Amino acid sequence: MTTTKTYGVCPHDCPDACGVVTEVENGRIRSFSAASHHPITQGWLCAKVRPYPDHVYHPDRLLYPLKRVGPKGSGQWQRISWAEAVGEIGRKWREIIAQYGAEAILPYSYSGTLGLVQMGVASGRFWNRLGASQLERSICGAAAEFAVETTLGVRQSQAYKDVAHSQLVIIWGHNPVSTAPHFMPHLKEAQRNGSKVVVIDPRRTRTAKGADWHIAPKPATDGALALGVAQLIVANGWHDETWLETHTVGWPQLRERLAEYPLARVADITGLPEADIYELARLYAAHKPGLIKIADGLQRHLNGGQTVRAICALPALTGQYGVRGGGLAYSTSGYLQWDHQAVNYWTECPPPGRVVNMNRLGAALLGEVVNPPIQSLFVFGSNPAAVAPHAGKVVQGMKREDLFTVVHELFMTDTAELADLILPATSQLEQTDLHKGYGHTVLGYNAQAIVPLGECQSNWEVMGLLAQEMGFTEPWLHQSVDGVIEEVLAKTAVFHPALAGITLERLKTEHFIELRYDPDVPFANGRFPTPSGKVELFAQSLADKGFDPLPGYTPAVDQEQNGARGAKGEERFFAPRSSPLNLLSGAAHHFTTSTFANQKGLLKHEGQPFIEIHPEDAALRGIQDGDCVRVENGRGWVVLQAKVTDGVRPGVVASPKGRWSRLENGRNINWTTSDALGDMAGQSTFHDNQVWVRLLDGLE
Ligand SMILES: Nc1nc2c(c(=O)[nH]1)N[C@H]1C(S)=C(S)[C@@H](COP(=O)(O)OP(=O)(O)OC[C@H]3O[C@@H](n4cnc5c(=O)[nH]c(N)nc54)[C@H](O)[C@@H]3O)O[C@H]1N2
Ligand SMILES: Nc1nc2c(c(=O)[nH]1)N[C@H]1C(S)=C(S)[C@@H](COP(=O)(O)OP(=O)(O)OC[C@H]3O[C@@H](n4cnc5c(=O)[nH]c(N)nc54)[C@H](O)[C@@H]3O)O[C@H]1N2
Ligand code: SF4
Ligand SMILES: [Mo]
Repeated sequence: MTTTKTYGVCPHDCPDACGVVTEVENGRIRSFSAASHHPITQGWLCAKVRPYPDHVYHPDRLLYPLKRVGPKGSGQWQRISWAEAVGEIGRKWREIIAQYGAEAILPYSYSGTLGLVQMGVASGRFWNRLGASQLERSICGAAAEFAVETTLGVRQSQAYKDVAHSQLVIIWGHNPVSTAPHFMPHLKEAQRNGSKVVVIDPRRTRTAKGADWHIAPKPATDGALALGVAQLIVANGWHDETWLETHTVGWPQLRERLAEYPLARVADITGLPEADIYELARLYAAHKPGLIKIADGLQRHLNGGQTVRAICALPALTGQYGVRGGGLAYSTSGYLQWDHQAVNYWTECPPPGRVVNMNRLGAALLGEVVNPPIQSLFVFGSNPAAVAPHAGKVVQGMKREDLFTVVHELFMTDTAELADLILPATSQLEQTDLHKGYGHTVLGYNAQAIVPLGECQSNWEVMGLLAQEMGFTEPWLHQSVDGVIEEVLAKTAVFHPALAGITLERLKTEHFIELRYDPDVPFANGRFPTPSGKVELFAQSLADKGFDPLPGYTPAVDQEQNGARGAKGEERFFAPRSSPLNLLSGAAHHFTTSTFANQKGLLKHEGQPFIEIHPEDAALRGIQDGDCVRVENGRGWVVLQAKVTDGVRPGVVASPKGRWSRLENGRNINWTTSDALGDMAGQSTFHDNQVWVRLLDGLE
C-alpha cells in the first residue's frame, strides 16, 4: 500500500487561500484537511471545503469531452475524443477568423480557481496570441479596486491578526463569517478583549449577529452615511487637522462638500435615526485605532465606486492610515502584482482585441457588440448562465444558433448545458498551481495530489492543445506549469524585493511562504503611491476622466427593472400594485457563488432557495413564512420560499446568490438582477434590483 501526502491551496474565490493537505492511498484520497503550518489557515477549513473529496469524487463529474447532438440546451450529448474536440474547435475558429477576425472569439473566465497559472496565465497568453476579444473582468470588485487605488494608490490591507490592536472595528457591507472565515477568530478575540464591533448591513448577517451593534441602512446609501459621519466628525472638531494637511490632497474641497451632508439629510437618505448616525461618528472618532473593514458586496451598486471613495475618506479625517489596527482593511492584492509581461506576453502578440464587459454578456451576445459580432464563446472557470446578471438574456444569447460555444468544466452547469462542446476539467487536487491570497500575503504552492479523473485536463493543458491546433509554436504557450511558475516568479522578483530568495524549490518543500513587507502596516511610512504621494480626497485623475473628483453620493436607482417589459421572448410583465422591494443577493454560507451548489451535503445545509422578507412587507402582500413566492420584475422572475424575518429592514429582501437554475426549476436569482454598469470601472450592480414579490398564485 502506498500513501502519499501532498500540500496544496484552496483555489476558490475567498481571501483566505487556505493551505490544505491531501493523503492519498492507492491513488484515492484517504483524507483531506487543513495544513497545520499555514499561518492563516491555522488548522481548520470552512464548511464548504471540509468535505472536498465529495466535490472531487462527485458522481456528476464530467470525465470526457462531449459534443452536442440535439438542439442547444436539450441535454443530448455524444462522447468524443480530445483530438476530435480540439480539431472541431480549430475548424470552427479558422472559419470564424477568416470571416470575422479573431475578435469574434470571446474567452470568458473568472473565479473557478484563483491560481496564477490555471486562471491568470491561462486567461492571458493563448488568447492574446490569438487576438481574441478581451474580457473586462468587472463582475466582482472593479469599482472598489479602482476607488481604493485612486484614493490610496494601492490595495494593501491590515493583517488579520492586527485587529487585536483595534479598539473599534466597523465591518461595512461585508460578511466575513461566510466570506473571510479566517478573519473571525482574530475578531472574536479582539472583541473578548474589549474592542467594539459594529456591522453596517441592511441585512442581519451571520456577522451582524455577533456584533456589538448592527446598523441597517437602506441599500446603496452608504456613501451618504460616510459623508454624514465625516461631516459630524469635522463639525465637532474630532478630525486630525495636522494629519489632513500633511497627508492629503483636497481637504479644503472635501470640507466644503461635507456641508452638503447635514445630519437630517443623511438620516433621510439612509433611513437611520439621527441619534444612530451621531453615535457612529462619535464612536469612530473616540476609539483609536479604529479599523474599517470592507469587501466587494457593499459596492455592487450603481454608486459603488463613490461609496468606497467616501468610506476611504474616514480614516484620513481621523489620521488612522498607517496605524496598526486602524485604517482600512480591504484587500492585500496590491502587495504582489505578477510581472505583466511574464503573465501575458503582450510584446509577442497582436494588439489587444476590443474589450467586452463580462457583466453585459447577454447583451453582447444579442447584438450590443458588433464589428465583429461574437461568434464563439469559450468559457472556463466560470458559470455565467448562473452568476452573471440578467441571466435570461445570457441564456437567450447562448442559445443563438450561430454561436459556437465551448465550455471547459468539472460539472454540467447551467452554462455547460448550453454549450456545443464540453471539455472535462481537473479539480484543484488534479492540477498544479501557485496561489496568493487576497486577505493575506502568504504564497502557497499547490502540488497535484491525484491523477486526473477520466480524461480531465487542466486549463493550462487545454491552452497548450488549443495553441498547437492553431499552429502557435511559441515556447511560452507550451511550458510546463512549473516552468511558468518559475518564470513568473523570477521576472517578478526583479522589481519585487519580497520575492528575493523564493524559488520553486523552496515552495515545493516549504509549501507556504509568508512574504514580508516593510512597513508591515500599510502606509505606516506616510507614503501613498498616488500621483501626489498623498491620500487623494480630491483626485485630479478622476476629474481628468470626467468623474466627480471628490467623494460624493448619488442615489442608485434601478431604472431598468421594467426595461424588458413585453420584450420579445419574455412574457409581459405588469408591476403589481404593491411597491417594489430592493433585492440583495450576497454570498451563500455553504457555496462559493455557484461552486458547491450541486453538492448534496452542502445543499442540505443551505436548504431550499429562499428569500428573506420583513414581516411588514410580508403582511402587506399576504405572505406567510414558508409560502412560495414569485419574485419578479421586467427582466425575469424566480420562485422562492419566503422566510419572514426582521433580519432584513422593511423595503429590503435578500436571497443568496449561487443556485443552479437547472437544479431549481430553470431559474435562479440572477433572472431578476440588472446588467446595468456601476459608476466606475464597469462594475456589476447586482444589488440595485427592484423586484415585486407576491404569493405564487398558480401562474406557473
Ligand atoms: N461562503 C461564501 N464565501 C464567499 C463567496 C460565496 O459565494 N460564499 N463569494 C466570494 C466572492 S466572489 C466575493 S467577491 C466575496 C464577497 O464578500 P462579501 O462582500 O463579504 O460578501 P457579500 O455577501 O457579497 O456582501 C456582503 C454584504 O454586503 C451587504 N450589502 C449589499 N448592499 C449593501 C449596501 O448598499 N450597504 C451595505 N452596508 N451593505 C450592503 C449584503 O447584505 C451582504 O451581507 O466573498 C467570497 N467568499
Ligand atoms: N446575484 C449575484 N450574482 C453574483 C454575485 C452577487 O453578489 N450576486 N457575485 C458575483 C461575483 S462577486 C463573482 S466573483 C462571480 C463568480 O462567478 P464565477 O466566477 O462564475 O464563479 P463560480 O460560480 O464559483 O463558478 C466557477 C466555475 O468554474 C468551475 N471550475 C473550477 N475550477 C476550475 C478549473 O480549474 N478549470 C475550469 N475550466 N473550471 C473550473 C467550477 O466548476 C464552477 O462551475 O459571481 C457573481 N455573481
Ligand atoms: S473557501 Fe476560503 S476559508 Fe474555505 S477553505 Fe477555501 S480559502 Fe479556506
Ligand atoms: Mo467575487
